[in-house]
Amino acid sequence: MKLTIVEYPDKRLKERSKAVEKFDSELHRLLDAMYDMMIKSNGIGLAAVQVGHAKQVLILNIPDDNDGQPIDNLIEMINPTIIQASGETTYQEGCLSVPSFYEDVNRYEKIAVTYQDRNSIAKTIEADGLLSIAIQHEIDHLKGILFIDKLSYSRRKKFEKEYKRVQKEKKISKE
Ligand code: Y12
Ligand code: CO
Repeated sequence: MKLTIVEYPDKRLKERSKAVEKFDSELHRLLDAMYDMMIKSNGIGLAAVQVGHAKQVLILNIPDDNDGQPIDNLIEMINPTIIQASGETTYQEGCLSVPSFYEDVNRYEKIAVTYQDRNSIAKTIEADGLLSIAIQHEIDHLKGILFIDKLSYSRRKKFEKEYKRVQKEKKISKE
């Protein structure tokens, strides 16, 4: 399955993802292709809507203490829901759909999430630290929300100006 990353301001990123009902080989092929794309792009998290599939599917592979990303640490979440959230934290987030930009975003510090794995088995995970932030970032994608939607009015204005400038430069350098 060939995938490409959908980049802001593509309207597909605003779509609300649909719940997965079939846990079949097509879903498994999507998950495998998303993993390849995430690793190839140096990402640590990816939602299916970022590769043009508006399904409630996300993957996460948080680097370990040696900055490695062993596949054993891969988490695949289908139809996730945050069931508990507490505390506050701020982290400078980045997103493969908003290349080259990093912004401080406020999130819950600790969360508990229910989801299904690729075989439809129900799971619950409690997360804090980077994993908690990454899960919240990816679940936002499933609702059509990007991290830049969480910025203050003035920071968003600044971002839009800078993003347009960088996109224009990229276009010129490709010509
Ligand atoms: C904390 C905050 C946000 C997340 C969501 C997952 N985000 C990513 O995986 C971001 C990846 C990313 C990779 C980039 O590419 C390279 O570093 C080569 C990148 O830079 C460019 O696009 C130039 C930006 C973002 C998880 C945890
Ligand atoms: Co993202």
